[in-house]
Amino acid sequence: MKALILNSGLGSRMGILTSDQPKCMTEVAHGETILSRQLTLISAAGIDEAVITTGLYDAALVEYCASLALPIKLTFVNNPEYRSTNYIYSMYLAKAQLEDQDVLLMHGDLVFEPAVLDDLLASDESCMVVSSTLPLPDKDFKSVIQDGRIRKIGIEFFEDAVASQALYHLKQKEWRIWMDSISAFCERGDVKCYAENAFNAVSDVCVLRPLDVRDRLCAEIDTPEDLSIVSKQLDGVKNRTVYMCFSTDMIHSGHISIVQKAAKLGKLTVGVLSDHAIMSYKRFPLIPFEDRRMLLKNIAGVSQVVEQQDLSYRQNLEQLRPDYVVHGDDWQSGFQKPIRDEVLSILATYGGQLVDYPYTHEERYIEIERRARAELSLPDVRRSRLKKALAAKGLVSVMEAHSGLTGLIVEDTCVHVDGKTYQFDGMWISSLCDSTAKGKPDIELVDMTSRFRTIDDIMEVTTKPIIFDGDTGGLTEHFVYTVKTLERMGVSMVIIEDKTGLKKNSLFGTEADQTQDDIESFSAKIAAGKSAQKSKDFMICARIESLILERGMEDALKRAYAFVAAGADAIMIHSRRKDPAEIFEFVDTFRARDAATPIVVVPTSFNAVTEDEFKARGVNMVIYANQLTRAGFPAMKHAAELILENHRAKECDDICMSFKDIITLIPDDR
Ligand code: SPV
Ligand code: MG
Repeated sequence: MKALILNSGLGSRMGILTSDQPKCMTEVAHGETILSRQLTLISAAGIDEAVITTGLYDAALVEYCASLALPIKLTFVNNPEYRSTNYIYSMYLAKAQLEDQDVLLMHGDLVFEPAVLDDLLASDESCMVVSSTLPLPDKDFKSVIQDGRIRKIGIEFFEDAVASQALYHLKQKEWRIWMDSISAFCERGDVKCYAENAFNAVSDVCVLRPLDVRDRLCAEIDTPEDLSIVSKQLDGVKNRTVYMCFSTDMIHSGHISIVQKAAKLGKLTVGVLSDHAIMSYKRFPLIPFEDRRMLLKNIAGVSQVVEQQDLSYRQNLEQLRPDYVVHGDDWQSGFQKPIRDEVLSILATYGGQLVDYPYTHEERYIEIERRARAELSLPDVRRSRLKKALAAKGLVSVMEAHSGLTGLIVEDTCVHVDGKTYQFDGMWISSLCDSTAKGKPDIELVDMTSRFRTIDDIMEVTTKPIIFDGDTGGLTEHFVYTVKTLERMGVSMVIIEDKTGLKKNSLFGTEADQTQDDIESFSAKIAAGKSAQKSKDFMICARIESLILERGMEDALKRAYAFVAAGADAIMIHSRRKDPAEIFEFVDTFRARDAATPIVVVPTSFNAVTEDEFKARGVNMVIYANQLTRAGFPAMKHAAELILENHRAKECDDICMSFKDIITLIPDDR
């Protein structure tokens, strides 16, 4: 593609500004003339050849262009009849230089912003810049549009017309048709009219689309008054600010191209979504926040990078008040729509604008995401993520899973509430639910080999960190092997409880005979586990049963301090009271002495406390230990009863998911 810039005119309406140089050499901003700006933008857009028509100031123009030393090859075509002809004749003279290619055609007095040129060049069809928002000018060009095509261009048309500018992207075919018409005009002596008259004569076969740039800057300079208005507008363009947020941890060429487009709109600030926000809506970020910040900072066109705490843009928009927010158009529907709506309402409060660029759903980007997920399921990567999630989020929320299917539910369930998204951070392989699924009591009857099989089933189809309910840990001599196996599998944490002998589920409390291990022997078990572990990120959590067995707060705290001293990476404090008071008292007292060791709670009984409240009190992990099993069992039982009562399955269908849904429940790539 070549550019054709028309500079043969005298520009006499500019007064003394054109007394010894052509209009295109007029300065529009400090150190920038109309022509130097055009050439710089053209060259930045990747066009490396331009034809410039000249008139009276031919020599001055050629010399000036050489002084600019731009990486663009220039050919000058002089129109010696510049006084008696219009630019239709200059174009005719330039014809030979522009055959068999696309042409970017512009008048030499046009000032436009980079985004206008970008959109023009991105068009697959021949097009001309128009503005549907500007008023129709009295004397300047207007285009008549019918059926999405430009039918006439001229200063005299007002009906069905929009303001337009002599800035065209012409594909070879349309260029040839128009040029043939220009040749016919010139060869019969019609040289004083506009080149657009020659277009109007062939507009039925020359398909030219309007490119609506609305109120983006694209203006011609005819008079000193125009110059002062356009210079001010240009100043505004240069000071414009743009904001976009990266809610991903993978930066690919699609993102770079949006950054480049956004940077053309103004000074670009990029928001980087915090680790915890990415975790809550997508998956664990493969590249941590600081690395993502550096990566984005180094992309050309990015002026500054700031953190965006949440998916909601509110905080950053209210602070930065950018002129533009840029995003892919994929957020016009789906869970991101409320976020977009909020952005629009904030922008409306101060007159900012939203620009949605077409989103690229390319297979190779989907493949990158697939590979990223696959990496998250590798044992080393999965194991280490619990510690990272604890550090990033302060409090993690964990749901029980006892099979591949329940694992998938924990992996994929995601809800969107008030513009925020929530999902679980990890899964709990509960001894109660694992045993129940096998129709067995929760008394360490299901052996470790079978428990590991459950972990395997879950691991095969998920990526989230796993916390294993290790019951009492068994004999110390056995526990050390359990630790090594769990680590090797990619489990992040094992929780063992300070009980000994026949273990019964804690929710029996004192109704069942249960023996609490003594501090020394349980501490020794923890210490043995810690020294058996090979990786640095595997965690052993000591679970304290003193409140369950009604041994008192003091005993619970004494044990907690002792188990931490023995090497426990976290403490789980359990209670079966509805009232959370004893849990809160434990957390308060423990935190006063130990600010760092993570505290885990299982709020099966004290279930009215929210995660936010737990977090505020210093809890770091909330485990929902049995809800999927408890929800699933009555639903299945009810279905069985309905069939027995009705001697057929019809009545049961209403409470079942559809057959189509069940056969498509498991995605192919699991
Ligand atoms: C489990 O889920 O198996 C537990 C927690 O150990 S609880 O049932 O509350 O004891
Ligand atoms: Mg258990």
